Amino acid sequence: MNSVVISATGLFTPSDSISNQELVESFNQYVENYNKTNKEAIEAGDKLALAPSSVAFIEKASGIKSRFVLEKDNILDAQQMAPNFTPRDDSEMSQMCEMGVAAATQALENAQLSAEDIDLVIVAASNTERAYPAIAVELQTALGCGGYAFDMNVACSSATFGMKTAYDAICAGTSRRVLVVNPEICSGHLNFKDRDCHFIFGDVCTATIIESKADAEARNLTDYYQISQFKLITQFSNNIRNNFGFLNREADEPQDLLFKQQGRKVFKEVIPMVVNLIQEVVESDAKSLPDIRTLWLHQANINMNQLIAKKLLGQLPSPEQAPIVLDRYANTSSAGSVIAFHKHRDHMAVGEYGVLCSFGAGYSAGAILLQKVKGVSG
Ligand code: CO8
Repeated sequence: MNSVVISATGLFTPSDSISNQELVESFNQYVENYNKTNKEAIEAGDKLALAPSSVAFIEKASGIKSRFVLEKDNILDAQQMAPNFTPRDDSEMSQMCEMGVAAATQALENAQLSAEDIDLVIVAASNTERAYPAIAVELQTALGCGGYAFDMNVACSSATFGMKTAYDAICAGTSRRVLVVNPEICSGHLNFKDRDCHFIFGDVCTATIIESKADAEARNLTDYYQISQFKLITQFSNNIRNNFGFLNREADEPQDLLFKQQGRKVFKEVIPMVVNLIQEVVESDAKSLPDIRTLWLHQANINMNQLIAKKLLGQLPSPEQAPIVLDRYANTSSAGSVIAFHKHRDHMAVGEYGVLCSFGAGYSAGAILLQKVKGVSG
């Protein structure tokens, strides 16, 4: 089997950020307006009054303090409560492609490669802004990559499943170098009028370059990671859903079709699935959990990540053992674990192991055992 590495990553972060305080203020303004407008119906028992949100709840229940978004003003406008993306002409670059170009350009620079060196582009994300043509094909052309390109969606696990697809293409010899890009515009799929989830998501884009170790070795990279093992799992669940799509385009309340979840059930059911998966990926390489320096986990909920790490490591993790980015980025779906890996890996010494792990809707989960093979020791 070929030795395959992640040779570089890239990150695009939108310039707009929304604090919990700002989000809660606008939500509570919306609630006040709604309850005033519907006063009579509420008093007659025909409608339920809406309850306000709270910063304290959000931080305690999730660990999220702020989120980056592509368009802030309309999300915070109590009359709108949704981002307003100016429609783009077919001749203009799509939003997802634009984010992809930014993240991919940084990854290519970090990998000391140019776009022509890439012969497969995978756009892996939990939502795409259109059905076709594939965003990946647009991105391939915008960057100037060769080969072929396609989109794929495994919700929050899109990035790890995309990396596995890249790994397989390299092992099979169908591709030499693969760019996996995760443009997540979660604000477009979030119902900001829903108290249970209005605080959960943010927008971002990550990019990863995957190639053979021999190819990466030929360049003077400071840091790259060998993919030692992969484990993927899926198990059908209705507990995280987004029903928005072309079969319900005439819906009266399209916002009601957007993201919804049974958060408690997800919390309880996904944790054991992830703990088993990480144990399996580590043991399949004849390693044990004390050999693992860092867990770059999906970023949905800080309590969930701490519990997963505690079950695996026997104690609450240090920030190096399980880095958290959701405090500033919120849940960015498939990009979350990649942001954690992108920002928090300098402490790793050559030879040390870490696990990058995604989990979420489907259910789906993906775990990759990575070994640092070159770079400045931490
Ligand atoms: N403010 C104040 N109170 C609130 C609020 C709020 N905003 N929301 C709920 N409450 C109240 C509830 O009404 C409830 O009150 P009561 O006890 O009186 O009934 C109380 O607070 C507790 O509510 P919950 O039980 O819902 O609260 P939890 O402690 O379970 O926390 C979480 C909710 C944070 C959602 C938590 O359950 C969680 O994070 N679970 C894990 C979820 C998870 O990991 N999901 C995976 C995410 S899916 C994904 O990552 C990608 C999906 C695809 C991307 C889609 C793009 C949009």
